[in-house]
Amino acid sequence: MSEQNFCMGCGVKLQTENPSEIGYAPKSSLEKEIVICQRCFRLKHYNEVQDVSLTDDDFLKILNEIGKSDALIVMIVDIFDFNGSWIPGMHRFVGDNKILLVGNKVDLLPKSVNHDKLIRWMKHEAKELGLRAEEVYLVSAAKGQFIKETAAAIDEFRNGKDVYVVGCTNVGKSTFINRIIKEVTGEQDVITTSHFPGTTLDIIKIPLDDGKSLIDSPGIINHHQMAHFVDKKDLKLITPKKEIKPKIFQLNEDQTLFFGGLARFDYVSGGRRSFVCYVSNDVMIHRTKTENADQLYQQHVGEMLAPPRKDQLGSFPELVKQEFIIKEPKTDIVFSGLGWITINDPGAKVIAYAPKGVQTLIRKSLI
Ligand SMILES: Nc1nc2c(ncn2[C@@H]2O[C@H](COP(=O)(O)OP(=O)(O)OP(=O)(O)O)[C@@H](O)[C@H]2O)c(=O)[nH]1
Ligand SMILES: [Mg+2]
Repeated sequence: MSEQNFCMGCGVKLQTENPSEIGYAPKSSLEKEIVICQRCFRLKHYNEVQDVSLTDDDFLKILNEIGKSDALIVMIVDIFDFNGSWIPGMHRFVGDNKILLVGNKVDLLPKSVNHDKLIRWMKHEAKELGLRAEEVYLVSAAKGQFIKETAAAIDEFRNGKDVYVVGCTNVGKSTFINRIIKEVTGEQDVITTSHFPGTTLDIIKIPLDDGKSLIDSPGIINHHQMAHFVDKKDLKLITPKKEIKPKIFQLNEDQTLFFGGLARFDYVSGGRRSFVCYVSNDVMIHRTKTENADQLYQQHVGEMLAPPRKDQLGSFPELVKQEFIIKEPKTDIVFSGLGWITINDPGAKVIAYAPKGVQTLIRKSLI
């Protein structure tokens, strides 16, 4: 029997007895040098996921372990969903450990975005949210951008200690670690990654030269993110895969935009003006008069206004509204996990609708 007790792909404890339970690996696979469980095998080769959810207790256990350790913490956020992928109260779990903040998926933002400005924006937001980070970095783990620099910074800041990579689910923690492994050893895709939330199931320790470890962790689930409300098949559609092309709409008062059937934006007052929408290129934006919007939604949600899918409508939450008055120049209205709308000039009144449970918020413009 192999020495390896844990799946290299997701960290789960391996077992060879019960194929329908997590951690199953057939006896024959234990001969291999690197053993992965059946769930990771299917994710890797067929992009199919076997549903496993960690309980809040599992997360607490892991967070407590991090709190008790003497380590460097690398907290990753998804820059496309900065607020939705933020872990509130992270500072309470890290103890006296230092934190680096990494904004991943920078490849999704328009190339014209000024990185220094964006880093300043992240520092400002992090501070507002109560996190004191030693430094802030922007990377693209998927494309390998700025990985070398960030890995060098991690090595410096860790000061001979372990490194925990933490963050909410799907921000790209495992992809980030895979990139670092590739830089160092040339090995590809060691840890399992996927576009489904909840891929990594337990701590995964990657040994470093000095006997310490680079440690992947399961992502915390932020229930207010759109990803938890769409059908698995639609996750790909709402998650941008390449550079977002901003879509500009000139709206008159009393006009409405629908983002599929997932979100709605009413322009109430403030004179004719432009709105810049940053959502996945595959999300259909539909414009209508506000007076027709309710009826249009009722008649066409699940078809013209999709996602959600028709067969999902029974369980899909109603859209709830929140009103915003734009008081500052360059403001974003954010639909957590779906994208945002930038409004350049103050003086507008708008209403944002999202499925009950999904967060909408106003912020200083990211771009
Ligand atoms: N566009 C883009 N996508 C990325 C990047 N990094 C990761 N992804 C994608 O984000 C999704 C999640 O990546 P993972 O590495 O599995 O995320 P994770 O944080 O480990 O997720 P959990 O294990 O569920 O907590 C995958 O579809 C990745 O391809 C990036 O830099 N850019
Ligand atoms: Mg992971």
